[in-house]
Amino acid sequence: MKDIKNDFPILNKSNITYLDSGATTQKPQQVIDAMNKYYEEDNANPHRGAYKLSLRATEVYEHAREVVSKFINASMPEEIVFTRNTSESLNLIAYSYGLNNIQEGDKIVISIMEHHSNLVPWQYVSKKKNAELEYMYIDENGTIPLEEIKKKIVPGVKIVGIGQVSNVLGTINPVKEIVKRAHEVGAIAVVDGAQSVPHMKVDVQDIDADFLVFSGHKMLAPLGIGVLYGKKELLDKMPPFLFGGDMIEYVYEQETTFAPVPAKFEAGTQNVEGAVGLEAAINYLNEIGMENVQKIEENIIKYALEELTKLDFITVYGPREIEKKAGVISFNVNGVHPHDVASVLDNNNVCIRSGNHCAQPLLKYMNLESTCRASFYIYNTKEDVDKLIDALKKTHEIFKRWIQ
Ligand code: C6P
Repeated sequence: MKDIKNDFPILNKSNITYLDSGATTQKPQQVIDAMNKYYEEDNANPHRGAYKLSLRATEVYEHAREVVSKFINASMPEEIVFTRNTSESLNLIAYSYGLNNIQEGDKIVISIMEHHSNLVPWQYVSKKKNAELEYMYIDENGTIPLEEIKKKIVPGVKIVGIGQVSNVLGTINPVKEIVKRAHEVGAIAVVDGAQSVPHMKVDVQDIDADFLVFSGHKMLAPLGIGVLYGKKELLDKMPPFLFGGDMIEYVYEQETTFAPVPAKFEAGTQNVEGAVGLEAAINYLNEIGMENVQKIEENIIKYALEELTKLDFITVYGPREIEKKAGVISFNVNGVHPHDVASVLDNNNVCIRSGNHCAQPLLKYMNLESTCRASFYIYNTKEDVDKLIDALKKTHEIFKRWIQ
């Protein structure tokens, strides 16, 4: 196996231990080169010009769509809409599908571990439409019991929103079962793949998700490119979310007809650079193989869990079984505020995230204000975990005299 870290200039040029890939990943040279090449050789406004350079920019952009489509096994590239990020994809679904399909008294069900991006848009839709927003709660292991899924997803529910992997607990949710249950009661299912698509093989047809969303920047691609996958028959029926250039068919003084999907949802000049970077990131991941990506991370997570649980001053949250956990580990140094922990770790060149991780209802449900979170990706090694553990021991040394 090649030395993956070697491909990441930022990790080579500095002595940082980067454990915040759940927030955003670092970028390999291959992705940086692909974007540079685009600007050096192919840049123009796509879909607009009849000249060769513009046609090339269009080809490059549409090729990236095909690569994304194959990566998640969509049935056709038209089911892939490029957005800015997961949040924009979810807002698009909430505004365009939610506001037009939810009626007074309907129910929307999400889980308590949703990121605010898959929660606040549904609060907005339910308030606007006088619908009810209900939550599937977790057990002490940080997982949603099957009975809870059956109890909450019942007739009357029209939309089910579920994160495939929690960005706080790392819990891998049984999305296939949740989608199946949603369909049994006549609901559609929106899967937030922000923390799953970068880390495991995700097949939208196998899951049978109606919508699945993710962000390029959490999977080696640049910031500012996101994906909305939607079943074609649903996207076809949905009204546009943003209006403007390139999403129209004909514009008359008082009326407009719209372009077919995906253009209908891509108003304005598209982020070709981002799409090119995302294609390069997918090629990079495919070369390693998503099964291997998952294995590499499982080994790191397993090792990190073992080492963290050896420290008697640490509390770890979420599932411990490796087959139920991906990407992230949340923990606290008992008696020390997570921001203080993160500061001491930073002084030791270890980057972790501290805070509520944009999941306040989950933390409240767990009686927590905030946690420390170490999140891992393919470039992390056991040495990175050792550096985390050393820095945590130093943190405890500093604070122990103030801890009762
Ligand atoms: N979570 C984290 O540190 P955006 O910011 O739109 O690319 O992704 C939003 C989002 C949606 N769902 C999940 C499960 C997520 O984890 C995130 C982003 C980052 O956990 C930044 S808050």
